[in-house]
Amino acid sequence: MRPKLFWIMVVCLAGVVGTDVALAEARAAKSAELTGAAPAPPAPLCLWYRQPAGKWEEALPVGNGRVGAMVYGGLPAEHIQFNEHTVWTGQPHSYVHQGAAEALPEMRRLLFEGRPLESEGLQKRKEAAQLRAAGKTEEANAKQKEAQDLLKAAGAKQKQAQDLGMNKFMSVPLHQMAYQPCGDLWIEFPGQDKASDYRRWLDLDTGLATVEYRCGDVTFRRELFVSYPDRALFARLTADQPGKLNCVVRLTSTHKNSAVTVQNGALVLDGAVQERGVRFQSRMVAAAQDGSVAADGGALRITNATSAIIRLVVGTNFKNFRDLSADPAERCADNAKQSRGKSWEQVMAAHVADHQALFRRVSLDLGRSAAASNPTDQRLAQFRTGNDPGLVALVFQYGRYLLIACSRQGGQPANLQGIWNNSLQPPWDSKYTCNINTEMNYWPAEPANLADCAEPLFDALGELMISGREVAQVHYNAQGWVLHHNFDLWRGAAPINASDHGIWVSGGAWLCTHLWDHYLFSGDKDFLARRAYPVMKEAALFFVDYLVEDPQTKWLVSGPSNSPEEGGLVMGPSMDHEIIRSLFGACIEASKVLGVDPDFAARLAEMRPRIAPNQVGQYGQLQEWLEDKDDPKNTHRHVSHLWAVYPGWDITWQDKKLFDAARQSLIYRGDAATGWSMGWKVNLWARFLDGDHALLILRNLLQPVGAVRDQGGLYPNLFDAHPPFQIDGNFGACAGIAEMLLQSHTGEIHFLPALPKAWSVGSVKGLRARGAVTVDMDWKDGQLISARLTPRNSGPLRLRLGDRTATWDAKAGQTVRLDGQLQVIL
Ligand code: FUC
Repeated sequence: MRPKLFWIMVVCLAGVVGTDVALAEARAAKSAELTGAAPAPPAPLCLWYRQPAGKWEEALPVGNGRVGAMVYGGLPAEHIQFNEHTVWTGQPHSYVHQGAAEALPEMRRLLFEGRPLESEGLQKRKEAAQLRAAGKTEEANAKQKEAQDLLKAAGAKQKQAQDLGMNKFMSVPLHQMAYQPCGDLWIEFPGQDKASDYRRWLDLDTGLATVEYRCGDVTFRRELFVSYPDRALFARLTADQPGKLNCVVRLTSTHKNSAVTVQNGALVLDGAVQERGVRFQSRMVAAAQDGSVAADGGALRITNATSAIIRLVVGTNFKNFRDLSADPAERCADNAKQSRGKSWEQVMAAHVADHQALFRRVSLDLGRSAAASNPTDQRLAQFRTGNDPGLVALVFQYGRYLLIACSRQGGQPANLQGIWNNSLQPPWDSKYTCNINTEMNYWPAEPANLADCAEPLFDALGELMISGREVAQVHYNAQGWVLHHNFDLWRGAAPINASDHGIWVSGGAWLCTHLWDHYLFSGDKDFLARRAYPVMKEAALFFVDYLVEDPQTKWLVSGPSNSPEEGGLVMGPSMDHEIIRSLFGACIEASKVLGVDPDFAARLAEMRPRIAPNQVGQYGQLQEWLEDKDDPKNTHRHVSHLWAVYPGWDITWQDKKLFDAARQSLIYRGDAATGWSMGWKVNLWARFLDGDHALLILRNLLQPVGAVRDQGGLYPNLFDAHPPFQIDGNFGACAGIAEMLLQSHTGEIHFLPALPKAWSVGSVKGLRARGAVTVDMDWKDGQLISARLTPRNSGPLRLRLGDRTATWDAKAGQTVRLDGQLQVIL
């Protein structure tokens, strides 16, 4: 549709839609009287409930990486809220701040000048404490005053640097854009005010959401999925008696610039997020068996049918982050063409096959108790006090399910809410925060055997390299590319929000370690050569120009930057150095593997040992900053300096001194945390080879939101809560469970490195290890019974089980079985 015509239509119809929303919402709010207690559904791996969703966080998520939907299962009205991955505020935009680079030397000068003041101040503060302990109160007070003056002077320099950053260095505009909802599909069932044996469930194994209940003597069923191969949302409504299905289907949108029309028997929703921004169309058709489908006002009425099939497609004008010239109507037509003439059975079979090709790669059994047949909300409420190891396995598989549903090739990467969002102003704009959150979303991809789902992230990195080059040049006068702590659909890469946490340079470098890890897990040299290395190399190139010598220590340091999101703008936060060191190391290795760029690799190898090292501080902690100023009482949710332990491996158990210091730091940070922070801590305790502690954190994570103050938890639909809902915690937990069972970051495949006592019996199939190996294991009494390894490539591999080690000469594609002593068996 031509934009002008579209706007005329929007103006004419906006009022009608407004009424529709109010009407439909009022109907949905009415809930039917339910009786009876339905048994568990016939799906062993499912989330299920005996009542419809009252809130969005109770609805069940489905998706195909482009369209995401939340199914409420309501009665007498179904509500399906849906999203499309490219419906965002804003439009193509460069966020650079022209002239920013001029502020850089001054910010550095101020921060460097503050360093000796801070060091001296910290020293004097220590001396004051000693004097006080020795009873020399007057001297202690004097020393304390000197300390305070010095620290104040250092603080003033930091403030000046931050102010300069705010004025001269930040993104234009200061904030990035937000992910948006798209529309709502309502199905009203007149007269269904009383029902019995109601149940609804989400089958993780098929990706199918089902609602089932009886009204009088008729059993009604709704089945719904979003198909990746057929690019549409499909729903089938059935009555088990002929002609008993009667309903009214509507489409609405919370965007005020939207309108619904009936065109050739289809319901068509046209909308625009803003002028010159993203425009979208959603087109819904229904076909009934028996009975009839007819347009009725702005709705479709299905009368006296036995079953009906609904297909909904969505399209937008988004072509790529620099181009909004597509036609939403054409996109819809194209998507609809994919399933034209196909039966429900055909589209469903294609969907299930596509889903299971990914989902069934991994199975996990941690034991089953009677609790497993209870409704999911009940299982969650009873988890801490009961015995339900199956819920841990369900949460693990749910993480895998969610990644499949929200991140597929050709789509946008999983954002802070995956692909699900019902708010025009979502928390943190539901964008891509990459000082932990976006990375955590992809932690399970490799170990939990869903590397295909990381494709959107890898594509986004290719685009961020383009936008990030401009930022490197304009803000730092540097080669290569840089990404700060957030990006959006438009690939904004400049520092946003505030200089005290927005000026953080390691977002791109951290994400590059995902590219390297993909190579390590797959052994795919072609991927390394074509997609990974070019992006990694340019990310490293930025740091070649950017790193600066610290006048005090002569180390190469990062800065101005921060340790996310605390301590303000500083020189030399440890996390940056850990990431940069790892990126340089990966580039050096990649250049060897690919036989390219020896001079560049030599340059990195020369710089790498000069980067500020990891340091152990006065409390036995791993220092978060260059100065020994960590507060052991600090329980901040970010554990950034522990990046070196997980997801990095700059520090491993092979380096006892630093490993112990890192562990001590985690103990100081404590066990309580927000959702994603708990997800991180599960992985960290797994890397610290402490399965019981990892499980303790998991138990905190697997509790209803609000059960413990100031902590995350899970909503009834098992979405993780920061709070509010943020999907990273789901993925962090999923990756953490895999990390407890198998590790491979030290050059060895390490079986059951952090198995908690409570998981004494179990089995897992299909986990992946670096070295491109698929691993199955089963264990009993906490001991490995057998393992099956299937390598993609040939070559020697090192194995570890506790203190026992072995070497295995892998032959590509040939599976071997090992016993509990790591001996090959038949
Ligand atoms: C980071 C975190 C917050 C939140 C936000 C989306 O800024 O510090 O806790 O998760 O991302």
